[in-house]
Amino acid sequence: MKLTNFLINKNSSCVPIWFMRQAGRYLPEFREIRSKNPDFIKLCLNSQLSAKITMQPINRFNLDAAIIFSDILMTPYALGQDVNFIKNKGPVLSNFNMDIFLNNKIENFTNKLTPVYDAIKETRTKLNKEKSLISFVGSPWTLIIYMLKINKENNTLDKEIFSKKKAEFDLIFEKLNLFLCAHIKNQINAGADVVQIFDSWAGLIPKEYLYDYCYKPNKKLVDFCKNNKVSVICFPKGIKDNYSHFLDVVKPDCLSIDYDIDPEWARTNLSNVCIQGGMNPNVLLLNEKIIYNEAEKYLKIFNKYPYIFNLGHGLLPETNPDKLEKLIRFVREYN
Ligand code: 1CP
Repeated sequence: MKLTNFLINKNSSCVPIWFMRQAGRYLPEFREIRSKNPDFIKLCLNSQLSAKITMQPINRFNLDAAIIFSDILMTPYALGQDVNFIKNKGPVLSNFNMDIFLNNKIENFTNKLTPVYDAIKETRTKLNKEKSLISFVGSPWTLIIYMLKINKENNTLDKEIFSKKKAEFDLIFEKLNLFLCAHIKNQINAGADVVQIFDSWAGLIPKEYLYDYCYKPNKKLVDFCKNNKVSVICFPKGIKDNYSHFLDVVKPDCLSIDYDIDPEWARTNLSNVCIQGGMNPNVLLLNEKIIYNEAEKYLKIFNKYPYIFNLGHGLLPETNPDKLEKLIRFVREYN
């Protein structure tokens, strides 16, 4: 069933299922392609391979939605920063240069990301019409964390960064919003029918700054998606009970909850919105009985509520694909 029908009608008679990071390192067929393609950015810019990787979890598990194989860091890449993925270390970006950043033009940005849009077109030809194709962007805050190499080790940031860097942040946020809207629009034009906005590092923002650096920039992107008649899912990871303020201000079609959110609390406090996810990805590393118990907890709590089954963050590389398959069967049989 298409996620779009579900999100628009707030249907609660069935539970669609897909996973964040469903195309990734836990799949041997992905690791095989990856081992022959050491440059991750180049792999994301290889439309044929990107479409092939996007389809791998669909072919294996017949999930309800595909998410295009790309990365949130394709945005800083297309805005002129070098992006390297170092094994066991994660992404490393070259130093941010404000002049280069401010001189970027939409046309050049779009040209650089054309292979991503071609991958979406290619995937659309392979994907059953009944399934959704999810495109995505990183939120401005989450991108700035990588672009300016802000230390994300501390749980909450030194608040001085917000007063010291306010003018710089405001300038970057405004310009990023324009490019993210262009990236969203191009992905929709290529055939994506749902957008997910990843604010993976929203949890680092102190409460008094959440409006300016989380809610407001997410709302701009959500309004842009709504104006373009495409459903939008938000994932403001780590903001705890501020999820309810987020919903009041941003009003996305669907809210993806992280594993710190109590699902009972979510059902009571997040109303008139579809809920997605929640289950801790670490649970998939435990035994089957625990996995089913945990999945059942979410299915029971969100019974007769518009709910998309997913996790509270991405699948871990150590996940056993056979266990994932059993979980999918469990959720489908429960339906
Ligand atoms: O080494 C490898 O093989 C690369 C691993 C990998 C993969 C498979 C990275 C590096 N990115 C991806 C793909 C990816 N990234 C997708 C593809 C579609 C799918 O979900 O199947 C998506 C949606 C993302 C989004 C993404 N990239 C986010 C937001 C979601 C999240 O996980 O919080 C973030 C923060 C990134 C940055 C990134 N890219 C890769 C890594 C290891 C990271 C995280 C680094 C960090 O923790 O700071």
